[in-house]
Amino acid sequence: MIIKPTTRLAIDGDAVLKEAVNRISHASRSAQPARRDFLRRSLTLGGLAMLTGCTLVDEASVETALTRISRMNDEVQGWLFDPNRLAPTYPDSMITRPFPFNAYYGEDEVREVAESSYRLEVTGLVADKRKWALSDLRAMPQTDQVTRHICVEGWSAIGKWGGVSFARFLRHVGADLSAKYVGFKCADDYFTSIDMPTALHPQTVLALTYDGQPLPPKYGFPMKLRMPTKLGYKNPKHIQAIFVTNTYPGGYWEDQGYNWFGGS
Ligand SMILES: Nc1nc2c(c(=O)[nH]1)N[C@H]1C(S)=C(S)[C@@H](COP(=O)(O)O)O[C@H]1N2
Ligand SMILES: [Mo]
Repeated sequence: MIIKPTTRLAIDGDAVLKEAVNRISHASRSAQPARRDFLRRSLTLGGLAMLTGCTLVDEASVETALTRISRMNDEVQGWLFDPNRLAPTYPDSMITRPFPFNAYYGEDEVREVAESSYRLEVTGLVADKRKWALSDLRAMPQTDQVTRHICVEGWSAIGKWGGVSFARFLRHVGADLSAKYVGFKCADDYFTSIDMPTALHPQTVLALTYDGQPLPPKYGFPMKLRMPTKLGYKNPKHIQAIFVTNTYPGGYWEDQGYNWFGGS
């Protein structure tokens, strides 16, 4: 299929294709260079239009097409996700010290959450919507793990997080485990959401501790969701509310173009 350049085609075709290739090839980070080359050689504007059902005539239609590509990529990553495959774990001796801090603001602006007034909200498709004090969560069985955190900004580090198995927590509150998404609102303005299979993965932990100590403010006090199967930005710190839903909730970085599935 050939798209004839016309005066109506007010888009930079090369840039559009490059962006589409970026969004698709993220599906498999390890196979990225080869897959990227393949896509770069084979994807055409016509192919992109056919794949997305969009006529690529202006910036708005290009944006719609690229969003559709990202969502297809999420679907593919969802299919490829093996709920039983474990991320690597490491000995304590390999913990990165000091563990890096990262947020959309600097370390001097870290949110301080007061434990005495803190209550975790649990809403949406759950049977039990009661609020949780930190002591309620500490009373649940605790587990810990040493895993690698990978940030898209180009660093990775090994850390030790402990807390409540998230699958256990979701079952405890009677969450609809057939729902599509679990969303998180944080005490800063951060928010994100994950797929249910990842929420139920055995290494997904509602983390209350870092390296055996209560989670320090900079690492997300009072709690963060730790998932070694997902990139750093999918791991919300300072969680204030958790909700189960079938409506796509997006996320702070995801809404700005980061891939939603965000597998690592
Ligand atoms: N509430 C909140 N959670 C967040 C972020 C944030 O800015 N706010 N940044 C994310 C990103 S991009 C990364 S890499 C990790 C960093 O976690 P760390 O400070 O424990 O290294 O937190 C993630 N979770
Ligand atoms: Mo990150």
